[in-house]
Amino acid sequence: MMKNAVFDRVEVMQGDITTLKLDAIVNAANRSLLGGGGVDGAIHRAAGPELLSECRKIGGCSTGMAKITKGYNLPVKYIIHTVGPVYRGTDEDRRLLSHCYLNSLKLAVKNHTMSIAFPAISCGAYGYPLKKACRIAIDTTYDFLKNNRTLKKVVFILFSADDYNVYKKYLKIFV
Ligand code: AR6
Repeated sequence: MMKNAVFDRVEVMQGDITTLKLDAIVNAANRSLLGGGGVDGAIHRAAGPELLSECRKIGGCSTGMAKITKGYNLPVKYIIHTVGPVYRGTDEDRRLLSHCYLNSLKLAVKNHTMSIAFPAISCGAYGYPLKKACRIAIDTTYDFLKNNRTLKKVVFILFSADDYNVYKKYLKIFV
């Protein structure tokens, strides 16, 4: 069953997450879930004001956890909002960042999502070094996909060419 092999279901892209037509995209939000800058700002702008209304009703999200909303004006069914840790350089950062990926993937599966894209959670305003974050993102996703058959496509989308190359290089280890 090579088709369902983990590395066949993982993809890296360079670009803007708001342009992706998938079942779900993940937002790197903050605990208020009321919007912000970076990818969060881009997602709220593209989804439209109804997203903020739904987020208000959720009442926030703890670091490492994930919440789901509709996609509104975005070409996706769902937006999964997760809150990454502010980087401090502790083991706790690792654990929380891994939980962001794991809880987002679990929530996606629970909602019958077959394709999902992640930005580099915590790697902008929250200061997580991209190389370290990339390993956590990919290791956590691979572990999850080994025991899951329903998710057919997981995309990591990076804004910059440098970040894209870091992911590409790390993914090669698994092929
Ligand atoms: N598509 C893909 N990636 C993007 C996009 C986009 N449209 N825009 C930015 N990135 P950040 P964080 C990349 O700061 O570090 C917000 O204000 C960006 O280059 O968006 O988790 C929230 O409200 C970087 O690599 O998220 C929180 O307060 C990555 O996305 C706080 O920032 C994440 O950068 C969260 O900080």
